[in-house]
Amino acid sequence: MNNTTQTTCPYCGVGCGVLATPNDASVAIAGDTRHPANFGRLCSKGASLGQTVDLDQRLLYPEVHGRRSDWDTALNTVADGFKRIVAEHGPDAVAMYVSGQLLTEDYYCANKLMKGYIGSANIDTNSRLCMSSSVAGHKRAFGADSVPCSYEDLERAKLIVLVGSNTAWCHPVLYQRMVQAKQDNPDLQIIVIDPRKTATCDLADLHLPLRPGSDAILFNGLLAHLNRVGETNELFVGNFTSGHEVALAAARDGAGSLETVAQACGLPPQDVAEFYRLFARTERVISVYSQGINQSSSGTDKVNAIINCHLLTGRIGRPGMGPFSFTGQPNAMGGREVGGLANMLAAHMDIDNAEHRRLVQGFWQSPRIADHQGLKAVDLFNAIDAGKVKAVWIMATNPVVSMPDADRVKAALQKCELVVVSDIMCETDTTALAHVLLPALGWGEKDGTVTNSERRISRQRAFLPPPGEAKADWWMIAEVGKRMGFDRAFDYGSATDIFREHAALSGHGNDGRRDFDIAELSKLSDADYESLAPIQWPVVNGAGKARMFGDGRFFTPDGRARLLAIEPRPPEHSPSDDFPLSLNTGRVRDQWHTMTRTGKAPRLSEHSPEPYVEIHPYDAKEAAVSEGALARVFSRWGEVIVRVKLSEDQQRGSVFVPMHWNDQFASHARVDAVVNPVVDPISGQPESKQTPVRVAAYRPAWHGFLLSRRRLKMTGLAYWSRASGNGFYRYEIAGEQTEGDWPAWARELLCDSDSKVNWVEYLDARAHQYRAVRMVGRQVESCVFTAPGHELPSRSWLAGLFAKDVLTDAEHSGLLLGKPPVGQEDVGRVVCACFSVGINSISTAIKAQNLCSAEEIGAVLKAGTNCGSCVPELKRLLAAGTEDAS
Ligand SMILES: Nc1nc2c(c(=O)[nH]1)N[C@H]1C(S)=C(S)[C@@H](COP(=O)(O)OP(=O)(O)OC[C@H]3O[C@@H](n4cnc5c(=O)[nH]c(N)nc54)[C@H](O)[C@@H]3O)O[C@H]1N2
Ligand SMILES: Nc1nc2c(c(=O)[nH]1)N[C@H]1C(S)=C(S)[C@@H](COP(=O)(O)OP(=O)(O)OC[C@H]3O[C@@H](n4cnc5c(=O)[nH]c(N)nc54)[C@H](O)[C@@H]3O)O[C@H]1N2
Ligand code: SF4
Ligand SMILES: [Mo]
Repeated sequence: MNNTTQTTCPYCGVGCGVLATPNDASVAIAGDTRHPANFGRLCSKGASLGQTVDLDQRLLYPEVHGRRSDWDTALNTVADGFKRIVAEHGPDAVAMYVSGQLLTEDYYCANKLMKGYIGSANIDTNSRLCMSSSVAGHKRAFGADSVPCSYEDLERAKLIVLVGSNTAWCHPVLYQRMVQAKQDNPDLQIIVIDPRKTATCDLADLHLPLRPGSDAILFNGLLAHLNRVGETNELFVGNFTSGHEVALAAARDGAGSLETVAQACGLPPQDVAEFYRLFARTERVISVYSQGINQSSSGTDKVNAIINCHLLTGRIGRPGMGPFSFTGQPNAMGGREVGGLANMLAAHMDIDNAEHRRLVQGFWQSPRIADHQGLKAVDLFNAIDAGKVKAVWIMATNPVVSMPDADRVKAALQKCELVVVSDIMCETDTTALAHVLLPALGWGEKDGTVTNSERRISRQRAFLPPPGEAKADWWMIAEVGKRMGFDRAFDYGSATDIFREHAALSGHGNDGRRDFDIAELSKLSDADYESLAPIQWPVVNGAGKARMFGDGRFFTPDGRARLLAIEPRPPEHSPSDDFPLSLNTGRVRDQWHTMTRTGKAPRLSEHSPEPYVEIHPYDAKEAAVSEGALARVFSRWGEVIVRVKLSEDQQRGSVFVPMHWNDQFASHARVDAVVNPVVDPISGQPESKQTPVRVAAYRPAWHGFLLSRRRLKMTGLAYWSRASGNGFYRYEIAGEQTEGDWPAWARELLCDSDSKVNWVEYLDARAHQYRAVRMVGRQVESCVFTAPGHELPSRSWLAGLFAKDVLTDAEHSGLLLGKPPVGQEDVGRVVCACFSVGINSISTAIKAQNLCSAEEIGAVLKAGTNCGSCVPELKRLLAAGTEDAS
């Protein structure tokens, strides 16, 4: 089709190529078969992009102090505010807090304005919460922040070790590539190291559910083992590395025997032995690591403990092997290229290096250059809290939700003199605190580049018109720069201009001394940039480079890779009598971070419609909470109220709460309010995976749910959470006291002042049960069901009625029962988001047709045949079916 645009997915760091075809009212989305990250595959989030590009809830105009404004006023307010505060208190009194979801061009401008023109390094990014331990680990080991591998190495490996990575849900297309690789090569072994049994374990030959935070002990033990069994690659170690003696000595001292390692990690010794044996005997091994490693108060050490094992064995720089940090955000890597972190300079140069500062300042011809590191995210918000930083510009991130000790972050912003927020949405927990709101172009409207986990630069291209007065992030930054008096430096006509400058800087004074070099791309014409095909950096002679370090040359002063002596440390705060459980946080399959976009898509809201805590049945018993009930999860720092899910996939002593929910989607589910603000001393990355907490029952007087075609304001409820459905919103609700007059209560909650509507109601005062359906003509407009306990009908059949313009008599008569009339099926909770296949349909088909595999389910119901994200769950349903039968 000729109106199809080749672009890149705006979600995870896999960086899949997407084909977008706008139609009248929607956008058709398909995977790009030519893109080397995905070869046409997409996951449920990518495939649902069309459901998230509408303008509902979009921020379309600038606002100043809560009122609609114009660009001139808004930009002047920002520029004047920043200028005044810099003049009165110096450059370190202002800050930017940016994001791995900015395009490289936006990011480059922000960094240039702060470090070269305002003259402060107080620009940090949400990548601090995400990749900074990997960055620091790479720099210590390789002398540069280089990811050595390519995705194709996953297909060429014989062993893949996934450490602290829930690949099936967080990098689903790479997971699909591994599934395929295992089918093509049954010898491929996969090991998952994660305290939880996750969907990723479905593919694992071995799962090590280690004690939270104990990874460094395990990898130190592996290092000592590799040496013991003669797997040290003497040639590689001798010629290309330094530090292996101290690293080995520390590993031997710290780790001890296999039994002591197993005990410290809470693992069966035979499983540790099997892991060590497989790693030792397999030359082509990839160790993938993600947030289970990075988000730790000793994350950098853990990264190096893993890299050590690859350096000792020389398993790096060749096909099918290497340490491989999967990046989270679409442009986490691009942000690192432009020096988005407070301790870096542009083009992989260092702020602490005087020569680098001279190079960058010379290239920019800037009046100044920041000469000391800026504040890292947690310190930055502390400084705002303390009144030292008086103005902050937040771009493409939602820190009131995603920062640890989030209530403190919220309080800090409430006190801050000038809070500027650029976002695409009008109502987020962070936009609520802005003095100036700047409407940004979103995915599909903006133009630029992103770099994925394998260092591949891809274009994001616009295929939709700019909505309202929204503008590109780079444009806002450049305009503020100009208004602060830096006209020449920010006189860009397009994203292309910025990209060429960024590319040129990467080659400036480089001569092979720095890993990041795309200088050749500085010669791209506008047309070349427009048609730029995905390419991996560094770019040499027109070609990208798949693998780093194949020549054994590293970017340290002596050119040798460094092995580091690692002394494992436990998480900063351990569970205690008051807070006996360790809180783990992370992602669910179909939501993206703070849900501002994925929360809109009905298809993505069905898999996990409510915030929850997953807890082992044993701990649930101790805490006196039961399946489906509500619970409080609280720490020294704060509290959430979420639904209880019992699961033996959790190890005892550990609970999991997703990071996504926030005040826009639930009453009390911002889990970062509970998370401790402890950071890694080297990287500054917070320990988002281990906070001591207590779980306790929360017993409201009644429970209920509400389905409504309109989005409603939830006031006066003890608990609520909202999910998007097809043509309706679903609210789970609870109240602390039984209402005296339920009908009046319902009319207030549903904002009913309309006399033409028809209420169908049922009240059992003695049983405290109330059910009401608000009808407009023969169409359901909303309904609310309450009961003292959980004896409420299934939501799925009622939800299905919202797709109907006219109810049949039979459906009408089923309304207050909330049950389908005889002969109609209730499909149940949706498992396959792509084809909306419900759990009841799947279970029925498994039983009725004796289905034995996910493929057979796919053949009958289509479930699992598109993105494959639900295949692990289909397998669990199959297994549960067999248990039932036995
Ligand atoms: N669906 C979805 N996908 C996403 C995102 C999203 O929001 N939603 N976000 C993207 C981003 S920005 C990122 S950074 C990535 C994150 O991708 P991942 O890092 O894979 O995701 P997480 O769920 O944060 O955590 C990974 C796993 O670490 C485990 N873990 C916790 N503690 C430990 C420990 O002590 N040791 C070990 N070995 N493991 C531990 C958790 O149980 C969890 O299963 O996902 C990206 N992809
Ligand atoms: N407890 C806990 N906390 C965590 C984590 C965890 O595992 N556990 N993970 C951490 C990690 S790895 C990450 S990456 C962070 C993510 O956390 P955040 O970055 O805070 O989350 P997002 O929801 O992605 O925020 C992006 C914001 O940018 C807006 N936006 C989207 N597109 C654009 C655009 O083009 N321009 C502009 N200006 N705005 C745009 C969105 O509407 C949204 O408000 O969370 C971190 N916090
Ligand atoms: S794996 Fe999914 S979310 Fe990640 S880039 Fe690909 S389609 Fe987007
Ligand atoms: Mo992330």
